[in-house]
Amino acid sequence: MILHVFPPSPRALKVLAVANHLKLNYETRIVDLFKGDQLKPEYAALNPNQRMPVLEDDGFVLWESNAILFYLAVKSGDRTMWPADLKGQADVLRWMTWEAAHWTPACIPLAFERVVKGMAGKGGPDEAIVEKALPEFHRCAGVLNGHLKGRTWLTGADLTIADFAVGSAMAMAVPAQYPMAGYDEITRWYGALAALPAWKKSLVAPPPA
Ligand SMILES: N[C@@H](CCC(=O)N[C@@H](CS)C(=O)NCC(=O)O)C(=O)O
Repeated sequence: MILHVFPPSPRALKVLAVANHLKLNYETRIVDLFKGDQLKPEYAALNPNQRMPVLEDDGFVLWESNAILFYLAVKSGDRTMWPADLKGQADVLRWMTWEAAHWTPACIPLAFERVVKGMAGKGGPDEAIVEKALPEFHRCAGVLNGHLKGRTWLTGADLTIADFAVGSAMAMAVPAQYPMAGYDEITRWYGALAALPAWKKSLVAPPPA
């Protein structure tokens, strides 16, 4: 199995962390987004969106990070990371959809302006963009924080791929200075996720195969 990733990115982190948590064997290919690797014809042939990550498994090519998490979980045979029952599956899918549609888009302006721009040599943050993004950040953080009350993980007692999906955006919380005051449940939950050996391992860029 090959994972095409750019490890500083949260979307690479979630894919690597799930693969590592499930102890799957994989090789990595680094897609250096700052150098424009995603625009090269050979990469665009894998993902016409010219975005990272991409999974290749025995000729099967899959893009969209949350679809990759699903593939990894089912391939591993784990019955809690992707639950066995319909309601459990729908619950996980709900949070993964929410992550892609609401949570990550709410976090991206903060992460991009305060972290990614500097790493990419694109100058300093535009705080006006951050200010404009804050109401949506707080709306989403309020939803997540409220839901986590009384739950160990997002969907209850079991860690699932939804935790990895939603948690990935939190990797930028400190450097991007997310305003976390009052969101103690998110802080508690993300602390447990970030303490997983697989999460720690995935934060370190893997060497290219
Ligand atoms: N919905 C996609 C989003 C993928 C995406 O936007 N990836 C970003 C990095 S986090 C990317 O490759 N950007 C390259 C570019 O914009 O040129 C997924 O979850 O895989």
